[in-house]
Amino acid sequence: MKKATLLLTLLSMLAVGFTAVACGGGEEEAVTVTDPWGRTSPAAAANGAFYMMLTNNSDSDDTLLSASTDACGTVELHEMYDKGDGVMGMRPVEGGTIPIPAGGNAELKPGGLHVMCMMKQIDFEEGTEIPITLTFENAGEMEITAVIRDN
Ligand SMILES: [Cu+2]
Repeated sequence: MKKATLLLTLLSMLAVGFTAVACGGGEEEAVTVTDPWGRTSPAAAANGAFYMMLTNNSDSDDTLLSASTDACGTVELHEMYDKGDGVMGMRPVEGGTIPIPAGGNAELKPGGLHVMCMMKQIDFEEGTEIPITLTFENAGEMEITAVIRDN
C-alpha cells in the first residue's frame, strides 16, 4: 500500500516535470517582460515604483496577479488617475490585478500603471538592480531584475 502510494507520488511528480519541460521548451515564453526599471530615489523617500512592458505571446488572456521583492515592505499594482482639476492621484488597480490580453501588451509606465513599492528597504541609486518576482495567472512565476535609473 505504502509502496503504491509512493509510486503514484513519483509518477505525478514526473508528470509535472515533463509538463514544465514541455512548456519551457517553446521558442517563445508565454509572457515576456521588457525593460523593467524604476526611478532613482533616496532611502528617505518611503515609496518607489517599477515600470515595464508586459507582452502576452500566447493566444489566451493572462493576468499579472502580484509582484514581490525584498526591496519593498509592501508591493501593490497601481494606476494613476485624474482626480479632477488636473490633479493626479494613484490607487490600487481594480481587482488588484493587471490584465494582459492574448497577443497584446500591458504597459507599466510613469503616469499610468505601475508596480508600487511601499516602505522601501534600500536606496534606489542609479544602476541598482532589484530582483522582483512577478506572478501571472497562466504563465506562473517569473523572476525579473529591475534596474534603477533617472529616466
Ligand atoms: Cu502607486
